[in-house]
Amino acid sequence: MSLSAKDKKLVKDFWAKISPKAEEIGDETLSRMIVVYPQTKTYFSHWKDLSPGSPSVKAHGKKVMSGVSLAVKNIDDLLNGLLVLGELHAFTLRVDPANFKILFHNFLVVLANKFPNEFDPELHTAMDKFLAKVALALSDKYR
Ligand code: HNI
Repeated sequence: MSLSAKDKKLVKDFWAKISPKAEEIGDETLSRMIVVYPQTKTYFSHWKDLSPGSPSVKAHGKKVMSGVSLAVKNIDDLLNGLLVLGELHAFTLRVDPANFKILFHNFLVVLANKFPNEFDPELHTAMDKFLAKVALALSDKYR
């Protein structure tokens, strides 16, 4: 599975278009994830309020979206581009990589809901491939 030049262009153009709404998208993605997959809440037990749309959820959604933005910028070399973030999640935060897929699934659902006209099967495929590669790059440091 590799990202073609066309996939990369689809991802970059779509992100350029939607990134002004990154905070909203991040909030909805994180909010949905903790409701539908409540096991993910174990990583955030230090937050004051874990309910959907809470300030902590919003702030974290913003951080995760900044990570997505970094990934789009490094789409040609995700392994190096996401090295520091991968080390943080592997060694410091110890997030089980299975959760990356869960987060991205929720991200795709939010995108499909918010941008139904743009999110056709071709863009869906390109985003899915891109996010699978991001998850792989983030998991690279685990062993
Ligand atoms: Ni993640 C912190 C990006 C998935 C749990 N995470 C961050 C930060 C970024 C980030 C950026 C802030 C780093 C810093 O402060 O230097 N996280 C991403 C990206 C993904 C992701 C791009 C995409 C897959 N993180 C996940 C998942 C979980 C997760 C799936 C757990 C379910 N991340 C965390 C935790 C922190 C974190 C926990 C620390 C936040 C805090 O408030 O303690």
